Amino acid sequence: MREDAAGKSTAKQTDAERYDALIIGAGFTGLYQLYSLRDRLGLNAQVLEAADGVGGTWYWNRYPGARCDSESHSYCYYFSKELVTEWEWSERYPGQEEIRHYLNHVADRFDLRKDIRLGDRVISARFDDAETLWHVTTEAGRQYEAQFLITGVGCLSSANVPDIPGLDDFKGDWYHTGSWPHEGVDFTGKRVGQIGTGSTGIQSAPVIAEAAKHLTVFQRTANYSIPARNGPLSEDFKRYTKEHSDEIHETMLAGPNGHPFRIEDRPVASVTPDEQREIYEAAWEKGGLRFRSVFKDLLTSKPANDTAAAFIKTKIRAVVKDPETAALLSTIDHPFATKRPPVDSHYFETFNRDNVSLVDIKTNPITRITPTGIETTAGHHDLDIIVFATGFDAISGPLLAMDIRGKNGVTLKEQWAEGPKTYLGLQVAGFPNLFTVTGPGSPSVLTNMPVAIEQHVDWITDCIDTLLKNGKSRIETTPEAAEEWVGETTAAANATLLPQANSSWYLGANVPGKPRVFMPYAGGMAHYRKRCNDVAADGYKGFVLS
Ligand code: N01
Repeated sequence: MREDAAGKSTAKQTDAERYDALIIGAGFTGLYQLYSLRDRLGLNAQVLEAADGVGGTWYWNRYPGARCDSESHSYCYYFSKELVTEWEWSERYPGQEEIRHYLNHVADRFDLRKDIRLGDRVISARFDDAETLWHVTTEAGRQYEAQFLITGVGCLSSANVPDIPGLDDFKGDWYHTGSWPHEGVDFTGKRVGQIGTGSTGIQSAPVIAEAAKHLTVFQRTANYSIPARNGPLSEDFKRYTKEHSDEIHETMLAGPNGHPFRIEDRPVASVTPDEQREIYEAAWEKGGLRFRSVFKDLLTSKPANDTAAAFIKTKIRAVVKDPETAALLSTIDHPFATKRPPVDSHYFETFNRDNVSLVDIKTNPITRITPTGIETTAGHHDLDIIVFATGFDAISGPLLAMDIRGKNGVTLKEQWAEGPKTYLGLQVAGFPNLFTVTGPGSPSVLTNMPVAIEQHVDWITDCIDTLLKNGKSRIETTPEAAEEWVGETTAAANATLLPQANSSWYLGANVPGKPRVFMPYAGGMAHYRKRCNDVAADGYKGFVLS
């Protein structure tokens, strides 16, 4: 354990386990943060994880069809060349089980498990100003202390189960996709109702439909989706990604979203309508999130966006045979990609099956759940199983789920009563030595997550190293820096069409009572990385080191 600035241990004799740093969560963030603090800085670091295994999001989200929308050769760590070279992905998009295997491999490969405590859910963290120490308590009643506290709790880990009257009386089984039973769910012969048509629902519906007797999809907001075109990776492609890993990584770092493709430097209006259609057609065939990258102004110009939206709506209507269902699926109330754009494997085709029906709960809302199914204002649907693909209390939710108290006992809930306020998404004023990896105000969910995570972990690791090497014990942002950054985050969002999606979880609009604030930083990952580096180079401008 490192000693404090004065070279003495200031620990009081308590029952608490004492560390230099505590890390909450053993997903992509926790594993890399542990490796960085322990193996690079030589600190005594400990990960506390609620689940019984590593993997974070990929531990919990075991719903049918769970798969990442980022391409596998980019949805991984790049901090270790050996790791990039030795791991082999099997499909264009990695499935949940494969990602979980990957993260378990990382835990073993870097000998991380010995410093990860599983099944130990953090419920509270309190900062002791006099001692510059975080006191952390877990559900099991264990006490920990550490100079630094780093949250790696993910942006999409607090399940949002809507408060629909009658759920307790439902005689069948119900599940939220974000905490799916490990043994799976047998849908054979069952009448299944799925609420939600976001990325998750769009992935799960086709798979559930194959097994269930009948699937009823309850749709509140129709969604765009691009075919994923998933499939096994060829040996040539696998070799290519290993041999060109540096170039691929450079591309990921250079772009606004951390994906392994460039955004074309042409506006929609620079080509004729016929050329636009050809370009969209080719992108549709290629599939995936790359669709967004064919023009540079799809997220900044409404007329440009309208061309992509019209193309996708036409595609939906061409796929779905029943005109009423096609109309419901293609009447979309927001510009393309202003909600996180899903990619799918035969989602729209699923509605051509005899055992699948679509229910419009925007026009006829759900009134209650009955012992035997779901009632809407238009009638009752008999069900054996309800699947809630209803998303998450995103970004700020997992942080607020813990009782975090900073200086003078101020809670994070109080501090964020009007919405989250951070400096660079990394720190909250009044909460010294607390770092929030991919917290609100950082690019996080607008990027390919491992890229955002590696950047934050590297920055935090360098910051702690600098602090300790300079004999300092704490770093804390100022309320002024946080206010300014909130302004910049809002301005960055307003420079795009993103705030035009009223029901987006980016805005917190999916959770009743949550302040409507656009949470992720939309100014682009590459720009953001430069900002963070400049701040560090400028003596950690906006932070106070003491
Ligand atoms: O959640 P969502 P998700 N009554 O919030 C509906 C990531 N992800 O789990 O739009 C009725 O997007 C809601 O309707 P509306 C990805 O970032 C990643 O699908 O609010 N319906 C919507 O249709 C994604 O964006 C991968 O009107 C209700 C749906 O439920 C994020 O996770 C794969 C309702 C929720 O959609 C979240 O996606 C999958 C209610 N009370 C997901 N409440 C990867 O590839 C909500 N809905 C990594």
